[in-house]
Amino acid sequence: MTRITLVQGDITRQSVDAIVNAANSSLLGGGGVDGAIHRRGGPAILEECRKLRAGHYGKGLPTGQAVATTAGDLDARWVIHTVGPVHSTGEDRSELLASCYRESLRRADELGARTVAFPAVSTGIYGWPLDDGARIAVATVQEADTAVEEVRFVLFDERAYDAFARQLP
Ligand code: AR6
Repeated sequence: MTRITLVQGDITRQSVDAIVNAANSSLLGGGGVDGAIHRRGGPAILEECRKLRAGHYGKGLPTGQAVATTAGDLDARWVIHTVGPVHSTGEDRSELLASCYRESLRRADELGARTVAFPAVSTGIYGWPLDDGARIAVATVQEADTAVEEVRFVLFDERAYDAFARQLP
């Protein structure tokens, strides 16, 4: 059974096996969580991302998929980069958002990570409504077949924390 825990704070301050990054397909950095991870994690992360782009991920990482790199100077062994969908009112992209959580946990299992910290993927710059993002995140982790022992959702502010808390018993 995977334990789900909630923390309000900065995901780059967590001590876990793997920290999940809400990246974009370029894997070359951005704002929000992505910017914070690269800033605090240092250049080693970007260096590995560049290698991924030069190799298997020449066209970038597709939405809903996940890939791991070193965590550089972060207090973690790996960063798992996943690309959330941009929210759309015209199209239901929920399955892609669920896929981010599933694929990140699959990568975590491949690595042998036992503790994984997730941000609320897509709920910032990508515009996903927080309550729905929290619902999809929690339900997907609850249904996942994974050896990860703790999934820690790290929520930046009280509003996000409350949205996730409402999804848990
Ligand atoms: N720790 C925890 N949560 C955070 C932090 C932090 N340090 N910083 C922001 N959040 P976002 P997205 C929250 O925008 O919506 C980047 O430019 C934030 O309040 O980081 O998936 C990428 O390169 C929100 O609830 O990710 C992509 O281009 C959640 O984390 C794009 O943004 C996600 O917000 C991805 O957008």
